[in-house]
Amino acid sequence: TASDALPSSESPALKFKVIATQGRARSARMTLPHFTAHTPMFMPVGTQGSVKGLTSAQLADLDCHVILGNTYHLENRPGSDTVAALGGLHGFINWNRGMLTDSGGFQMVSLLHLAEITEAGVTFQSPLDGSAMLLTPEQSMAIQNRLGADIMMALDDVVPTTANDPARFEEATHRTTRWIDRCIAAHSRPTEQNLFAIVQGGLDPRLREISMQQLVARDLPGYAIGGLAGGESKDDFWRVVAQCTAGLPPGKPRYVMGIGYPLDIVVCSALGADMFDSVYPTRTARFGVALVPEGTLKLKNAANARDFRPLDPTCGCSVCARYSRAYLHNVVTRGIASAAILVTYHNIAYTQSLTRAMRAAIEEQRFPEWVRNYLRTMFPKGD
Ligand code: PRF
Ligand code: ZN
Repeated sequence: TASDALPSSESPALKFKVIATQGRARSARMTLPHFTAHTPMFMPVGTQGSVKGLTSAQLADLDCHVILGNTYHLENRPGSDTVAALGGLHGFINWNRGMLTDSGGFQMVSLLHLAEITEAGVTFQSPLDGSAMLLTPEQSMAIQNRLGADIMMALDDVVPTTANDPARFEEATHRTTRWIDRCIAAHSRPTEQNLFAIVQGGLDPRLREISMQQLVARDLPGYAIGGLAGGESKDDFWRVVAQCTAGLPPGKPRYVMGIGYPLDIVVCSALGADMFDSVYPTRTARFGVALVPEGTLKLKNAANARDFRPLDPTCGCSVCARYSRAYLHNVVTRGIASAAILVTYHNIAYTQSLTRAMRAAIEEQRFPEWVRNYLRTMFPKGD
C-alpha cells in the first residue's frame, strides 16, 4: 500500500521512484535525460526513427512518454553518423521526450533468417549488398551512443522460446552475461544514456534465475525481460514474467520486450512490470483493425458500412470525436492513405489511455476492481 516504504533508485542518467503499489503492481516515475515518464507505460515503435503514420507532435498529444528506435535499421539507413550530425535521434525526428533504442541483434535474428550468432557477435548478410556483416556488443554500443537515446539496450543472445535445444539456451544465457560486460566497458556516455540489461534463459526457471543473478550483480539502471512473445503458451509466458518481476530489484524499472496485446500489458503490469513495446497497435491499425475495450474491431467487415458509432464511444481521441465506423470502413476498404493514419492514431490513444487508467487505479488503490472490469468487458461471458 501507499504507506509502505516505496522502492526507488538513482543512477547518473535515471531516477526511478515507485509512487504507489497494489499487490505486485506499481505506478512509478522514471526521470530520464529528456523526460519524466510515468509507468506502467507502453512505448510505440518507430523502427526507422518514426512511428508509422504519426508525427512527433501527434505522439506528444497522445501522451506518449518514450518511443522506440532500432539500432539495426537506423545504422543501415540513414546511418548513425548522419543521425549524430543531425543532433542524435531526438534532433533527427524532432522528438524532445524519451527515446529507447534496441540493440539490433534481435531484429537481425528475427527479420533476417540469415543471421548467425557467435561469441564475437551477430553475423548477418547486409540487406543492401549481401556482404557479411558482424554486429558486436562494442559496435552496438558505439551506434547507440551516436543515436543518443535515453535508454540503450544491451546486445543479447536471443533464442526463440520454441527452440527445443537446452544446450543452446544455456549458452545464450551465459553469453548474454559475457556480452553485458563488453557493453558496459564500451558504453561511452554513462552519464547521459542508460544501458539496460536483458534477462534471458528461455522458459527454464533455473536459467532465468542465473541470468537475473548475474545481471543484477552488474547494478544497471534498469532491466528487461527478453526472449518472450515468440510463440510460447500464455502459461509459460506469464510464469516467466512472474518469476522475473519477483526476482528483479524492486526499485528499478522492469521492461518486458515485445509486448503489445492489451491483455498482456494488463497482466504483466499486475505482475509488477513497468514498460512495454510492440509494433502490434500500429501494425494492426494498418491492417484496418482497431483496438477497443471489447477486443478488436475489424473495419473491413461489411457490418461497419452503416455503423454510425465511433470506433469506441468511451475513447476520448480526436478520431473517435470526429469519425464513424462507416467512414473508417470506407477509407480502409478503399485503401485511402488516411485510413492507416486515423486507425493508428486511435490505437495509440487506446494503449496510452489503458496504461494511464492502470496508473490511476494503482494510485487510488482500486486496481483489482479495475482489472475485473477490464476482463469483464473483454470477456463478457467469462470465457
Ligand atoms: N531482445 C532484444 N529485443 C527484443 C527482444 C529480446 O529478447 C524481444 C522479445 N523476444 C523483443 N525485442 N534485444
Ligand atoms: Zn479513439
